[in-house]
Amino acid sequence: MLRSTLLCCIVYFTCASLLHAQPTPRLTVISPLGGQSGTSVQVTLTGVDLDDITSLMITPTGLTAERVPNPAKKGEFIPNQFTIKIPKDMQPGNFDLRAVGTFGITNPRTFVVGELPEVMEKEPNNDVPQAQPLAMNTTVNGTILTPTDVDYFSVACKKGETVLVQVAAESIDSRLEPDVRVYNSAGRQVAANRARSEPDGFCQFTAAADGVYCIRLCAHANVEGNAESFYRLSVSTRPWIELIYPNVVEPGKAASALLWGHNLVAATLDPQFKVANQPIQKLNVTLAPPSEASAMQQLQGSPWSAPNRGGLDAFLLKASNDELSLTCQKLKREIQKAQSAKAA
Ligand SMILES: [Ca+2]
Repeated sequence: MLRSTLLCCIVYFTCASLLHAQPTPRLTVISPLGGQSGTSVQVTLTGVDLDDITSLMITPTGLTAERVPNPAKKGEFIPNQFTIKIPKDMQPGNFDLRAVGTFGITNPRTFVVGELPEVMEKEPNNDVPQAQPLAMNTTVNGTILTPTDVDYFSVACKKGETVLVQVAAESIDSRLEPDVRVYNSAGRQVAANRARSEPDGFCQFTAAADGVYCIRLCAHANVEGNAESFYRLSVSTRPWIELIYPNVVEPGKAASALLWGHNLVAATLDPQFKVANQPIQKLNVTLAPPSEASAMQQLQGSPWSAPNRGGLDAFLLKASNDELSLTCQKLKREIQKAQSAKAA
């Protein structure tokens, strides 16, 4: 009996030791972090124990990935590089990407499908004279590489334009806590995100004059910066909703709601409210929520939601400037189309 117990112990500890020695593949960075709908993006994967990665698993479905052939060696592929194809009609949102190789499947990392043209950050961009020029309505994929790294970008704005600067960080698995500020051509700060409680960075401003504005991004308090402090900074004149009231509707029952935000073309300025000392627009819309539980629980593209909101039912509305200028008729058509598709 004693001998068999000892044998079991030896077998157990030997197996445990072998299991412990098995490499565990880990995916840390995808570069670039996303792509625009209707484009193909060549991504490079970085991580640990990424031996012979042969395929990618991307969820939800809709994106396809292929290995990149090595032009110098016929029949071989460039390690850890893939071309991801994004269909033109793909809804913007965050996808989970995992790599599959010799040692199994990695952890997921976020790959974003966006609406705007994309570029990569170019160093050196550490001061105003080195600011990287961006076209209005662009997303830049970058990294705060050291705690003291600062990334400057410049963008030409027209007088009266309300410009949004969005920095995706925590929502895409980044370690970066972004500190983003905007300066006008005279060097005066016109917007900053530090007072905002959201985990990603966001600020907006209305250009007081034609000119080149400078965007400054760094890690909050310069406490952290490394390859995993990546970000996606979008500068745009897109519609933006700050608040919707009421924020709850009954399934299957049309309801009126008030939106407050920016670049809501048919909206009027609300004299009662300001956000960060900036005027804000108000727009009255009619919503037609779906009645099927499945339509409320599944958001294609899995837009990010904070954990404390994860249990709430929701449905997706998508609009552009033109659509909102038609008093959100397009919003209603989108919902009705979804309802018809569910009923079919
Ligand atoms: Ca920099």
